[in-house]
Amino acid sequence: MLEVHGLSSFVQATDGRIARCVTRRLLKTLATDQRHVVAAGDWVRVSGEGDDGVILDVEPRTSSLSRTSRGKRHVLVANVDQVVIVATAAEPRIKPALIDRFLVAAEANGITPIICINKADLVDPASLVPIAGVYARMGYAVILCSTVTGMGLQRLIAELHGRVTAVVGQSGVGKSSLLNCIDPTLKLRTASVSSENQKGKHTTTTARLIALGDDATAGYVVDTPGIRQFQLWEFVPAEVAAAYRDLRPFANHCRYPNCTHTHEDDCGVKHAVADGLLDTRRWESCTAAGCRLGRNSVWRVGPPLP
Ligand SMILES: Nc1nc2c(ncn2[C@@H]2O[C@H](COP(=O)(O)OP(=O)(O)OP(=O)(O)O)[C@@H](O)[C@H]2O)c(=O)[nH]1
Ligand SMILES: [Mg+2]
Ligand SMILES: [Zn+2]
Repeated sequence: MLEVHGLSSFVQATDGRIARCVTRRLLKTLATDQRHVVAAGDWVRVSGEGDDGVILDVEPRTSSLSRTSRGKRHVLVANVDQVVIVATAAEPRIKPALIDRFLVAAEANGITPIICINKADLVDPASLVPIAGVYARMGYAVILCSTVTGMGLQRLIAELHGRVTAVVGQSGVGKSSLLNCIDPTLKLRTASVSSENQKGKHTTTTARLIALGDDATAGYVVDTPGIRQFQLWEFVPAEVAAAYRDLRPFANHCRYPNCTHTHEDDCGVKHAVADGLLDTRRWESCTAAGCRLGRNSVWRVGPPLP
């Protein structure tokens, strides 16, 4: 499955042919205004030839990235091995809380995260070392890059090779620009960030699976639309704990097993922050704006980010 456009989708056969297909009516009954039954990256079974094809069913997904929109689950991409989380040094201002949420989503789905801090040309790269360090110390690949100077692009190309990768992040961070640099034949649409409010213009409107070369072993990327807000689908506590790998060892020392690391005494996490062993912002992201024990013992990760 390459791309979903309303009621029809572009699919690619294993021999490379691309066809426009409609979705079988029974499957469509599962869809809603905010949700399509098929997503970019899905493997589907199709009947018919050429542009008269009908999607009969969707193979079980090995992974997916979903978000919540008006209480409904919305699958952004399916069957990816890794996700490049793109943030920016500037224009728009970096939102670490958004990186944290994408990390939770990736970890919970067994997808390897890679963090790209793009537009490094707009600032002194030394100013990015603290934020990059927080994630690098947690064991994540962090790439400082720029489509203007070419910084970091060779490393990014190496990370993408042979894998299926979703490229995600706020609008205007340069997701499509990065892919255009990696493969100039793509000619994906890009647009400048508004000078008034520093926000992207939501240029990419649908997630699209793109082959990185003629040879299927070269890998695939999914360019995704910048998100306005990112409220994660529900996760079980263990998954959130796994995503906060820097907090987890300290949480083992909390007096109360259900410690929320906010008002409790003898909290291992708060001790660690006080001792400078844990990034204060990461602690905040996991408590105030971050994870909270929700209804039915399911963790919801924070309110929508503005
Ligand atoms: N200075 C600078 N500008 C960049 C860089 N990368 C991208 N841009 C600019 O940022 C703007 C937004 O880039 P896009 O590629 O459209 O961003 P996007 O993330 O695909 O945005 P959506 O499709 O709206 O989600 C464009 O004007 C790009 O030229 C960079 O490394 N440095
Ligand atoms: Mg784009
Ligand atoms: Zn605690």
